[in-house]
Amino acid sequence: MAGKIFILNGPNLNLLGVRQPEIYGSETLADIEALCAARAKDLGLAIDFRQSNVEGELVGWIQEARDGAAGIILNAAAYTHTSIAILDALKAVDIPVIEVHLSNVFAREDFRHHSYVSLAATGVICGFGSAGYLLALEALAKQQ
Ligand code: CA2
Repeated sequence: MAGKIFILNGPNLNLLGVRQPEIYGSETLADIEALCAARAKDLGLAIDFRQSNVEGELVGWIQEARDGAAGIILNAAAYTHTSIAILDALKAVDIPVIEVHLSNVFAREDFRHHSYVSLAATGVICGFGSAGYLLALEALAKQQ
Protein backbone atom coordinates (compact mmCIF):
# COMPACT_ATOMS: atom_id res chain seq x y z
CA MET A 1 0.00 0.00 0.00
CA ALA A 2 1.36 3.40 -0.93
CA GLY A 3 1.31 6.20 1.60
CA LYS A 4 1.09 6.48 5.35
CA ILE A 5 -2.02 6.82 7.46
CA PHE A 6 -1.86 10.15 9.26
CA ILE A 7 -3.28 9.85 12.79
CA LEU A 8 -3.88 13.41 13.94
CA ASN A 9 -4.86 14.43 17.46
CA GLY A 10 -6.09 17.83 18.59
CA PRO A 11 -5.90 20.02 21.67
CA ASN A 12 -5.44 18.66 25.18
CA LEU A 13 -5.17 15.04 24.07
CA ASN A 14 -1.55 15.25 25.29
CA LEU A 15 -3.13 15.25 28.78
CA LEU A 16 -4.68 11.81 28.37
CA GLY A 17 -4.03 9.51 31.31
CA VAL A 18 -3.34 12.48 33.57
CA ARG A 19 -6.88 13.74 34.27
CA GLN A 20 -10.52 12.71 33.63
CA PRO A 21 -9.86 8.95 33.28
CA GLU A 22 -13.59 8.37 33.90
CA ILE A 23 -14.30 10.01 30.52
CA TYR A 24 -11.19 9.32 28.46
CA GLY A 25 -9.68 6.20 30.04
CA SER A 26 -6.34 5.76 31.76
CA GLU A 27 -4.14 5.30 28.70
CA THR A 28 -1.76 8.06 27.67
CA LEU A 29 -1.53 9.28 24.09
CA ALA A 30 1.82 7.48 23.88
CA ASP A 31 0.02 4.26 24.88
CA ILE A 32 -2.52 4.83 22.09
CA GLU A 33 0.28 5.51 19.60
CA ALA A 34 1.93 2.21 20.57
CA LEU A 35 -1.37 0.33 20.15
CA CYS A 36 -1.88 1.93 16.74
CA ALA A 37 1.67 1.11 15.63
CA ALA A 38 1.21 -2.55 16.55
CA ARG A 39 -2.18 -2.87 14.81
CA ALA A 40 -0.92 -0.99 11.74
CA LYS A 41 2.01 -3.40 11.48
CA ASP A 42 -0.39 -6.36 11.56
CA LEU A 43 -2.49 -4.71 8.85
CA GLY A 44 0.50 -3.83 6.67
CA LEU A 45 -0.05 -0.11 7.13
CA ALA A 46 2.44 2.63 7.97
CA ILE A 47 1.37 5.38 10.36
CA ASP A 48 2.43 8.89 11.25
CA PHE A 49 0.96 9.75 14.68
CA ARG A 50 0.89 13.42 15.76
CA GLN A 51 -0.75 15.74 18.30
CA SER A 52 -1.07 19.52 18.36
CA ASN A 53 -2.80 22.09 20.51
CA VAL A 54 -2.69 24.55 17.59
CA GLU A 55 -5.54 24.69 15.05
CA GLY A 56 -3.32 25.98 12.24
CA GLU A 57 -0.81 23.19 12.75
CA LEU A 58 -3.59 20.61 12.36
CA VAL A 59 -4.72 22.41 9.17
CA GLY A 60 -1.13 22.25 7.88
CA TRP A 61 -0.89 18.53 8.58
CA ILE A 62 -4.19 17.87 6.78
CA GLN A 63 -2.82 19.81 3.79
CA GLU A 64 0.41 17.77 4.01
CA ALA A 65 -1.68 14.58 3.81
CA ARG A 66 -2.74 15.62 0.29
CA ASP A 67 0.83 14.87 -0.74
CA GLY A 68 0.74 11.08 -0.70
CA ALA A 69 -0.97 9.97 2.52
CA ALA A 70 -3.33 7.02 2.16
CA GLY A 71 -5.85 8.18 4.74
CA ILE A 72 -6.41 10.29 7.82
CA ILE A 73 -7.64 9.27 11.27
CA LEU A 74 -8.60 12.48 13.03
CA ASN A 75 -9.51 13.17 16.63
CA ALA A 76 -9.77 16.94 16.38
CA ALA A 77 -10.86 17.10 20.05
CA ALA A 78 -12.63 20.40 20.83
CA TYR A 79 -11.87 21.75 17.32
CA THR A 80 -14.31 19.09 16.09
CA HIS A 81 -17.13 21.30 17.32
CA THR A 82 -15.75 24.69 16.29
CA SER A 83 -13.33 24.59 13.37
CA ILE A 84 -14.46 25.57 9.89
CA ALA A 85 -10.75 25.86 9.01
CA ILE A 86 -10.26 22.15 9.68
CA LEU A 87 -13.44 21.32 7.74
CA ASP A 88 -12.22 23.34 4.75
CA ALA A 89 -8.83 21.60 4.86
CA LEU A 90 -10.52 18.18 4.99
CA LYS A 91 -12.73 19.07 2.03
CA ALA A 92 -9.56 19.67 0.01
CA VAL A 93 -8.22 16.12 0.52
CA ASP A 94 -9.44 13.22 -1.59
CA ILE A 95 -8.39 10.37 0.69
CA PRO A 96 -10.56 8.60 3.30
CA VAL A 97 -10.97 10.46 6.59
CA ILE A 98 -12.13 8.62 9.70
CA GLU A 99 -13.28 10.81 12.60
CA VAL A 100 -12.56 9.26 16.00
CA HIS A 101 -13.53 10.25 19.53
CA LEU A 102 -12.60 8.37 22.68
CA SER A 103 -15.84 9.30 24.42
CA ASN A 104 -19.41 8.98 23.20
CA VAL A 105 -19.91 12.63 22.34
CA PHE A 106 -23.66 12.07 21.90
CA ALA A 107 -24.00 11.07 25.56
CA ARG A 108 -22.37 14.35 26.64
CA GLU A 109 -23.15 18.08 26.45
CA ASP A 110 -25.24 19.36 23.53
CA PHE A 111 -22.33 21.38 22.13
CA ARG A 112 -20.45 18.12 21.49
CA HIS A 113 -23.30 16.75 19.34
CA HIS A 114 -22.33 18.84 16.33
CA SER A 115 -19.17 18.04 14.39
CA TYR A 116 -17.75 20.08 11.51
CA VAL A 117 -15.35 17.19 10.88
CA SER A 118 -18.25 14.80 10.21
CA LEU A 119 -19.28 16.88 7.18
CA ALA A 120 -16.07 15.76 5.45
CA ALA A 121 -15.54 12.35 7.09
CA THR A 122 -15.88 8.99 5.40
CA GLY A 123 -17.00 7.55 8.74
CA VAL A 124 -17.21 8.34 12.44
CA ILE A 125 -16.28 6.18 15.45
CA CYS A 126 -16.94 7.33 19.01
CA GLY A 127 -17.35 5.90 22.48
CA PHE A 128 -14.93 2.97 22.30
CA GLY A 129 -11.89 4.63 23.85
CA SER A 130 -8.55 3.78 22.29
CA ALA A 131 -10.17 0.82 20.47
CA GLY A 132 -11.78 3.41 18.19
CA TYR A 133 -8.39 4.24 16.69
CA LEU A 134 -7.79 0.55 15.98
CA LEU A 135 -11.25 0.16 14.42
CA ALA A 136 -10.44 3.16 12.23
CA LEU A 137 -7.19 1.52 11.09
CA GLU A 138 -9.12 -1.65 10.21
CA ALA A 139 -11.70 0.38 8.27
CA LEU A 140 -8.93 2.12 6.32
CA ALA A 141 -7.16 -1.19 5.63
CA LYS A 142 -10.36 -2.45 3.98
CA GLN A 143 -10.57 0.73 1.87
CA GLN A 144 -7.06 0.37 0.36
O1 CA2 B 1 -13.86 12.03 23.14
C1 CA2 B 1 -12.97 12.58 22.46
O2 CA2 B 1 -12.03 11.97 21.96
C2 CA2 B 1 -13.01 14.10 22.31
O3 CA2 B 1 -12.54 14.40 20.99
C3 CA2 B 1 -12.05 14.65 23.35
C4 CA2 B 1 -12.05 16.19 23.41
C5 CA2 B 1 -13.47 16.73 23.50
O4 CA2 B 1 -13.44 18.15 23.41
C6 CA2 B 1 -14.36 16.17 22.41
O5 CA2 B 1 -15.67 16.68 22.58
C7 CA2 B 1 -14.40 14.67 22.45
C8 CA2 B 1 -11.26 16.67 24.63
C9 CA2 B 1 -9.85 16.16 24.72
C10 CA2 B 1 -9.26 16.60 26.03
O6 CA2 B 1 -8.67 15.48 26.64
C11 CA2 B 1 -8.30 15.59 27.95
C12 CA2 B 1 -7.75 14.46 28.51
C13 CA2 B 1 -7.37 14.47 29.84
C14 CA2 B 1 -7.53 15.61 30.60
C15 CA2 B 1 -8.09 16.74 30.04
C16 CA2 B 1 -8.47 16.73 28.71
